[in-house]
Amino acid sequence: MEFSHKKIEKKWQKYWEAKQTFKTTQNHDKKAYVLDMFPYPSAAGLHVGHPKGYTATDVFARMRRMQGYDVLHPIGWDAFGLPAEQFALKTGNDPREFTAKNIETFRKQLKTLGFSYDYNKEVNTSDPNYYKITQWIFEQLYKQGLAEIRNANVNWCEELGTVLANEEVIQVNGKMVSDIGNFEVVKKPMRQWVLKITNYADRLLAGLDGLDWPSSVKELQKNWIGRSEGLTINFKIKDSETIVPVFTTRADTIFGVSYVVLAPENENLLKITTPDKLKVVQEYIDNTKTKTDVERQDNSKEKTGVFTGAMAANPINGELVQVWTADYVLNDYATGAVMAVPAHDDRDWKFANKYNLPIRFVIATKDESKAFVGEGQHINSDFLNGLQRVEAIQTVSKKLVAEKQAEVKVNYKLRDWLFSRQRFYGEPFPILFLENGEIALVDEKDLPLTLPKTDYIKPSGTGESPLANIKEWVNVEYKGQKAVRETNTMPQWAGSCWYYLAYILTTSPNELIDITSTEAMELFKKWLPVDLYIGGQEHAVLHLLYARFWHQVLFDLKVVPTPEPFQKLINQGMILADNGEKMSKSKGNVINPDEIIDSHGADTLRLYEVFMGPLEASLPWSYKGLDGARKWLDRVFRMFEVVKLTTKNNHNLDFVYNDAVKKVTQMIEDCKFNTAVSQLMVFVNAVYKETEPVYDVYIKNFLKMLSVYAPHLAEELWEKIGEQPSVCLQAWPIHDEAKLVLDKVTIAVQINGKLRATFEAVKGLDKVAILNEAKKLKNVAEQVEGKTLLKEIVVPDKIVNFVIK
Ligand code: ANZ
Repeated sequence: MEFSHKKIEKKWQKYWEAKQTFKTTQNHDKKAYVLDMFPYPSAAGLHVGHPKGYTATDVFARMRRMQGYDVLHPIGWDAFGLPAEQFALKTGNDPREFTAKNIETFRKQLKTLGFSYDYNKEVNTSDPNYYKITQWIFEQLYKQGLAEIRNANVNWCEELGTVLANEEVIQVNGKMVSDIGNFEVVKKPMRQWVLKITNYADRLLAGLDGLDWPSSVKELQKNWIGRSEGLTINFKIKDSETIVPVFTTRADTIFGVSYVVLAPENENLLKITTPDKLKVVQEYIDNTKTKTDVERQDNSKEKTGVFTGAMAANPINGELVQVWTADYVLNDYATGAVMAVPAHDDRDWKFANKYNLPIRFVIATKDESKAFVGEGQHINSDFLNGLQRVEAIQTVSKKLVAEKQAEVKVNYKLRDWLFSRQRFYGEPFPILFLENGEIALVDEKDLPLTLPKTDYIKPSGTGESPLANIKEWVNVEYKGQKAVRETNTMPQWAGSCWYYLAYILTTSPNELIDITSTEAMELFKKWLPVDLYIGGQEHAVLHLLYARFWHQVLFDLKVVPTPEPFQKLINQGMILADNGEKMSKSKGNVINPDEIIDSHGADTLRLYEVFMGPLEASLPWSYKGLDGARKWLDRVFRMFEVVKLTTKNNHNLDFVYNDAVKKVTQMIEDCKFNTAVSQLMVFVNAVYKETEPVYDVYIKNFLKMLSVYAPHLAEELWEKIGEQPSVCLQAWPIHDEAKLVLDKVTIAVQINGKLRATFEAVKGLDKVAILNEAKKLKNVAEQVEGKTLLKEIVVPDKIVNFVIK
């Protein structure tokens, strides 16, 4: 007989809701904060990829709850976002209503999956109670000097009418386009709020060491931060007061400098260009504007540049070298100028060859037909001759620094974070520009500064946000002065930077206690850091770096007690279409979880998604696999129709049961959710084989373990055997190690029927393990060596026979 998932799933969802089964507790010393990356509530609803990570965290949270931990397992909505804004601009509808509707759908869908979230803790980043604190955090950043207005060269997307962060821009055919929508992006100088994340670069690097994160994600963050130690060396321009500082990590090659290059945007460029070269240099500057940074740095592209007419003095020996401008030097890295050493740098090598500039080798190499970037002895380098790289760098640095020709400098690839978006649907900045030119913060007691109600959101037409149209909102009085509000809003990352703190502060949906209260601090001490955080790899550098930055600032302000927010992180793999392609609306291969829940049940979907493979792997969807998951649940259900229970242990299942408990527990602990399911399957097979009644404790404890994967069915069966719900709140079983000590047996090993060796093994060892052991025996290995193995026969616990030729 099969079970009706439709009937039992609704029944138990109602029960859990009514009984508040998964309400966060505060009764134990042990705690587990188990967190999902919260979703953007899109109009498309839940994707079949969502339940993969969500089931994984749910299994973990459920086990922890049953192990007697206080568990915080919340969900919420990353609810500001571009799609709602675009919908509003197109249709004239309010993005708030649109978002609220999508949230309804998402919540309903999540509930049908039986996740053990505490919905009292629900947060919504676009709720004024929520963004009140986002604005408060911004005010702290401002007060710390970590937020400032700068004229920055930004990525401007005309079609979206907004600036995008570097991370939101991708390359398509060498052109910059927006990550969302693939619209053209160009560089343009604009007044922007920036957050000085670079002040925290070293902290963000150092903090990675203590985290239990995938090494690939740590590596991505390290590269993104891109710490580089070197020297800024001053080159004085001949017949001018101008000094051009260059940044180099290879000061040891200074005797090989054959020219100096300034980025086209370098502020010194036009100052030093000689009058006869002004026209070509200006033309070159204009041409560069259409190029992307990636194109400029692409080493396969031919290098271009022009001579400025200026000469610069090499501070090590006074030698005069030409000064050029070339776009392979970027202005917003280090000083925007380099000393070029073609003999030992590929880019400079190509450039020097193209423009016939001198090439001087200063490190010995046999092959002078290309740039030599390896290690070797210094030559043609005066006092550095004979030294190796490290020593040479130290020696020349010491000298140049002592002579005040250079400074030791650390540079980062990490850029300050452009924090303004020209959008309506984001957090308003709590900022006022006063008539007297000063900037004021909205008083803390007046937060939140809410988005105005408006009938119609229109583009401003000026590149400003649609808020600029709403004059009553923009123009205000502030302490007797006229003032205008900032019309930009914050990027979507803002809300997701601290949502894991918001859950802790939330008492009922969107009601948050004061983040600076002692109560908040007590709660932070209880719950932080997040013990398990599961989400997509796409957030490796953006969200995870920004959130760490805010957390570190809040730590310095003594708002939070831990230096890092997320202790353990796992990236879940994607669920691909059955042909291995990415699921996408345009390909029409998206699978809707609602349909699967309807046809197979939520328990089946949950089980299938975590059983299909390791959590981290991206794997194709398979209906066969889905059917398989359902078949196994049916098998479990049928088991309860036939099994006879006894309160007296006959010890028949001692080993299988204790082995299952031990392995399931350890595997869930290690987030190996798929292999833990296999152990449950082994147990069920053993029960089916039993001819005598089964010890009821084992069966009950099996249901407890089942409940983390298939909570509805487990709850139903729990009731069926006469127990009181909820199985989800029972104590997690503990295995008895004594029952795992197995009897030993002696296994005979034959070769072509003749006894060659014997060995001891634990009773019940499987065939593969027996074969492995047998092959390791000296006597056997010698006989088999060089022969063809025709057949391997194993009779478990007894004998192995190898047939060889
Ligand atoms: C001389 C030299 C000789 C260099 C040599 C390399 C090899 P990272 O590790 O990325 O910091 N550089 C400095 N500023 C630059 C800019 N704004 N745009 C493009 N390139 C720039 O690398 C630092 C090296 O990149 C510096 O060291 C400089 O070239 C170049 F045999 O200086 B080197």
